[in-house]
Amino acid sequence: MTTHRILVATSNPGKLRDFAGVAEAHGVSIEMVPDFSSLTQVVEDGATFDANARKKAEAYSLAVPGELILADDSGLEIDALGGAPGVYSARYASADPHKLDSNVKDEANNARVLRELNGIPMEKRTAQFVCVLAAARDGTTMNTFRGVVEGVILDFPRGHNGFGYDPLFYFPQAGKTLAELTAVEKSRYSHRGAAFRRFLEWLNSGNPGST
Ligand code: ITT
Repeated sequence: MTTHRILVATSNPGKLRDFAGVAEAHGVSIEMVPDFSSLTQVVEDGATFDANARKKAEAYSLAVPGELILADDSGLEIDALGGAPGVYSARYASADPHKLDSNVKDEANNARVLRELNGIPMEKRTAQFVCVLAAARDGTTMNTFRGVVEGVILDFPRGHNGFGYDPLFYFPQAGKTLAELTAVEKSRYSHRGAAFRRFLEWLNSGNPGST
C-alpha cells in the first residue's frame, strides 16, 4: 500500500525511472514537482554534487510550500581522467563544459568518454557513479543522502535501458552494463538506488524534519 508520495525536482526522465524502480517495493510513489517545466531552472554552478543537490532542492522547494521535495545531483567519476566528468557529466561533450546550461545529448557525452579513454587498458578504466540527494522544505535542506556504485568503463556501448553513461558502465557483480538492467535491477545496485534507500530510511525513522 502506498504510504508516501515523494515529490522529485528533476528534468531528467531517466532519474524518475530509476526512482520509480525503487519506490514501488517500498510502498512509496514518485511524482514530479507540479509544473516543474515552468519553473526557472536552477543554475548548477556548485563545485560538488552536494552543493548542487542542495541548491536545486532549496530553490525548487519554494514552489511547493510546506512540502518535502527531493533533488538529485549525480555524475560519473573516471579514475584515469582524474575524476572527470564529475559535476560536468551532463555537459561533458559541450564545447565548454564549464558553461552552464550547456547540457548535451547522452550519445555525445559517451563518445567523448570513449575518446578520452582511447588506448587505456580495461584494468585502468575503473570508475564510479555518485548520487547525492537533497531533501528540502520551504527553502531549507533537511538532509542529504549519498550513494556510490563502482564499475568499469567499456570501450563500446552495451544495452538500451537506462540513460546517460549507463551503456558504458559495466557492473562486474551483475556481469552487465547498467543499460542491460531493468529499472528494478538497476535500482538494486545503483548509486541512485542506494541514496534513495537511505532517504527512505530517514523518512521512515520519524525524524522530526522529515514529516
Ligand atoms: P536535473 O538536474 O534536472 O536533475 P540533469 O540530467 O541535468 O537533470 P545532473 O545535473 O545531476 O542532472 O547531471 C547528471 C548527469 O550525470 C546525467 O545527465 C548523466 O549524464 C550522468 N548520470 C547521472 N546518473 C546517471 C546514471 O544513473 N546513469 C547514467 N548516467 C548518469
